[in-house]
Amino acid sequence: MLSPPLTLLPSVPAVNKHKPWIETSYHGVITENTDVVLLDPPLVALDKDAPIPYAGEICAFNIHGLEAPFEAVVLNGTSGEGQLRARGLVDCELQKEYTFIIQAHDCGSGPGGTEGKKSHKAVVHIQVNDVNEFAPVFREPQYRAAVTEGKIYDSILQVEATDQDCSPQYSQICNYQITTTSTPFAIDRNGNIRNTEKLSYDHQQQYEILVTAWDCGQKRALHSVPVRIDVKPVCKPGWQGWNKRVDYEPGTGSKQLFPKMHLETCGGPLSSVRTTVDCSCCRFTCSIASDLSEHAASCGEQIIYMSAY
Ligand SMILES: [Ca+2]
Ligand SMILES: [Ca+2]
Ligand SMILES: [Ca+2]
Repeated sequence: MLSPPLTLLPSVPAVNKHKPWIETSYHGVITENTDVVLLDPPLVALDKDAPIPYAGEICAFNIHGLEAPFEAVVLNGTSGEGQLRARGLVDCELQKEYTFIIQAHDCGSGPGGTEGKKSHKAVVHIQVNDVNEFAPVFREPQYRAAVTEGKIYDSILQVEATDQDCSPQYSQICNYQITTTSTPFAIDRNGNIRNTEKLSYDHQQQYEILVTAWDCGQKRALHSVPVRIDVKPVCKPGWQGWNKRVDYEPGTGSKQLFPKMHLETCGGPLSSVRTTVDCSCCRFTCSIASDLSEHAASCGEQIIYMSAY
């Protein structure tokens, strides 16, 4: 028996009456270097033509905004569920926020998507969360300062580290620390270094300490910075730059005793200096009354010269 011939039903044009519906705005959060955006509310498009195939199904979410490195994919065309993803790596240090437009498309009246309808345009605002990728780095490769002995300073110098992360939590410096042990110095949260006791030039003329820094996410600087502190002696008026012993051979004429000698006045008024030279070799003690320019003294038969520069 012959089966009845297959007859094609006259194609009833499917009707796409309704355009899809989505929320008017979405807020998204993405952690930098990942690709999944957490959207609030979730991305779902509804179409009142459901459950009619095509007309009631969601075929695409389109993003308007050429610079936005995001794409929206349809996870389930029937339910209208979608997901927003980054097209490439999102870097918080380059851009912290994105705003663009999203629109849902249904599948039209049949295969091929003709007579498709679009939802209204919704605004998507995305915030990029920071990851603590960068460690603090000191602005200078080394620091140097000088102090005068015998004084306590509130701040001898200030060191400063910076951090390239994009959020305050991961980029601000929360702590500095001197890593060198047993030093007479301390550092505060702002990088100010002070001395904790009076320093003595005779005891130590120079200190070298190492300082490190932490960001507020507890990431430590990769490299500590050296800080050199010179101790300067308190200025004492008098002759400077002379040697304690000068050998002189009798009969060799005059000899300049202290060619590098100079008079330290410490910036104060000083009209004359009483200088005593003990010529122990020749068992003479001679005194010099200085007029601050040319100095000559008679030591027995020898004449010695001193000059103030
Ligand atoms: Ca529709
Ligand atoms: Ca950091
Ligand atoms: Ca970061």
